[in-house]
Amino acid sequence: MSDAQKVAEQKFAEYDTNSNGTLSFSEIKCIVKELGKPVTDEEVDNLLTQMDLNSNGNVTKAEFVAFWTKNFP
Ligand SMILES: [Ca+2]
Ligand SMILES: [Ca+2]
Repeated sequence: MSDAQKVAEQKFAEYDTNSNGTLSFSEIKCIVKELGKPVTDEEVDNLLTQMDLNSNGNVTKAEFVAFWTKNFP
């Protein structure tokens, strides 16, 4: 496992505040805030769409790790 993957897994655990194994819209909103990006619902929605590879409305750890390692290698 690469360092980026380890960081991504730690971040996922940190952001999954209700520990249900997926990131919801509101949990992703917290990530966007932390990254210092504009926190409009549209921005969050764009990010969710990018992360949600199977388009089921939430982001699993695998989907998050894939997104994170691609954007923060
Ligand atoms: Ca969650
Ligand atoms: Ca998904």
